Amino acid sequence: MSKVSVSIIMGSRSDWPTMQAATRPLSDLGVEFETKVVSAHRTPERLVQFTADAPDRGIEVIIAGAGGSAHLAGMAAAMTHLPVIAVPVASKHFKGMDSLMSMVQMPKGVAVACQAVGEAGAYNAGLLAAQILALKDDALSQRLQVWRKAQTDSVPVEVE
Ligand code: RP5
Repeated sequence: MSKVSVSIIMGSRSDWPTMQAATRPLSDLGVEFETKVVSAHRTPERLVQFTADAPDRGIEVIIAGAGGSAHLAGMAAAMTHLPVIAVPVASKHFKGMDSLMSMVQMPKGVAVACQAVGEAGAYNAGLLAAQILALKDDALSQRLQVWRKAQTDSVPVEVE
């Protein structure tokens, strides 16, 4: 059985349509992941428990998506040494600018790898998680390089 090494957490089930994009590169590259709703504001105890347990459960990279006053990634990063990749989810009132600013403006000493707002950011979060894991997984590194070449080859030169 393959080991789940990436945990995708999100502040609400309403984030799932965006965060689902993070699963695509992971699935395509054969990286096992889990998905959970963990809210910094609504379920703070769950977040504490999650970050405490994650390393023992074999989690190596955390992807955290949230919208609005988006503290999830920063708080997760504050409580674990694991790398945390942040995905600002587009919000109702400010189109994700609030999510982006909440996630990207971390104080010195606690790092999160903040991605673009929305689906592209979620997709790239999955890709970056795979790239981190590939540093110590030669087979995954090979699959990533093949994937990158296929992407490059798929871009046409001509417009029409
Ligand atoms: C955040 O509040 C969530 O990450 C979500 O993006 C936003 C709205 O949540 P819901 O009210 O839709 O549950 O915590």
